[in-house]
Amino acid sequence: MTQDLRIAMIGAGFMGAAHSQGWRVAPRFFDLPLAPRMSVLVGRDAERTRSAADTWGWAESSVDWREVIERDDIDVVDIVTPGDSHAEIAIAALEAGKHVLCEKPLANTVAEARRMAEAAASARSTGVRSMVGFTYRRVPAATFARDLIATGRLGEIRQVRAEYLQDWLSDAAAPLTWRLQKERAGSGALGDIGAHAIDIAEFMTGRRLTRVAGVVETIVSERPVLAERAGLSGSAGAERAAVTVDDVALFLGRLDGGALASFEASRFRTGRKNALRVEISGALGSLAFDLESPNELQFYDATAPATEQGFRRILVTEPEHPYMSAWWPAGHMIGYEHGFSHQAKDFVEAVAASHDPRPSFADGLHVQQVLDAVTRSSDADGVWTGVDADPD
Ligand code: SOE
Repeated sequence: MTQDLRIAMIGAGFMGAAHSQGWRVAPRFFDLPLAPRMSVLVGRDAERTRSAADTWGWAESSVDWREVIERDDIDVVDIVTPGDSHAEIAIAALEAGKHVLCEKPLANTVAEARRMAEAAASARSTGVRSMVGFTYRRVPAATFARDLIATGRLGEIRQVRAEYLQDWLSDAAAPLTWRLQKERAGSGALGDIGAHAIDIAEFMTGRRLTRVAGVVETIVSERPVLAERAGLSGSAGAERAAVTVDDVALFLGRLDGGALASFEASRFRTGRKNALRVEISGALGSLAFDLESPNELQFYDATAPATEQGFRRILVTEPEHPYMSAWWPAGHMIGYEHGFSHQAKDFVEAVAASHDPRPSFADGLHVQQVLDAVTRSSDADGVWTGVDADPD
């Protein structure tokens, strides 16, 4: 009989729903070496958390994460709270001997991320695993892009363009939620969605950013405070308060190996809903991925005869593609939520096999260092700024 892996999830918002879906569905489609058990959901409000636990499939609910992470019948702590509590919960969970999955960005500051990476490194020596939830790496088309690049199909990588564009804040009357408060979220578009663009560009190319030059800007500096939450946003109250994070971040980057990269993160790009787009150009060809068309990749083969060249669409829906054999018959597409099942599957497999899953907390610390370097560059009027590097 497969041994159980008992999970406590801390946080009961939008990401809580997405991770719940991942834990619930993964064992029904993938043959996992351990059986994930959705044991306890932890939230702030007892009634709302109990109701969410029932809806999403958790056996119990609680409002006391400290008590839950000390329990002997919990093996994994999954953190889906706003960034201001990641470090405290993750470090306590690692010290309690629990495997930890933590949502991105890893923390709100480099100092917090470094403490988390250090805690993960010492817990590793006792067999405790940790991972950051950069879920989009696990969209099959994104994973397949990485595989194509790793096998040399693009040749030497020369240029990368990565952007994550949304528009849910373009209305100046949209209310101020925690994602617009520096003390809760750490930063704005830069950390919330720019972090995904950084991670996916580095994941696909296998290269890391070493220097950046950029600008971050707040377009709407004051908003009505939130009255009632709905999705990412909600209804506005009468009171107004200052937005303390960036709305837009634009930056250039230099990857190790020499390639140049450009990045954009914005929640003001009217008409762009969830456009995480990456285009990578190499000596032998190019690849383009767009999360708004998640089942496809655009591929340009520069070695084809001149008369046959042009971008072509690869439908990443075949059983030979990463993760796809577990889902539907060949040719059938999947969506946003499947990345969370792939994340759950990879995490469970890593725990069972006693190997370290990626992205690690060290990877999360590196992304935090990039975010920090972009902010420092912007403060210095866009000057090129080195990304501090911690030893892995
Ligand atoms: C909101 O901008 C958000 O939900 C991010 O917080 C997520 O990380 C991203 O996956 C989608 O957009």
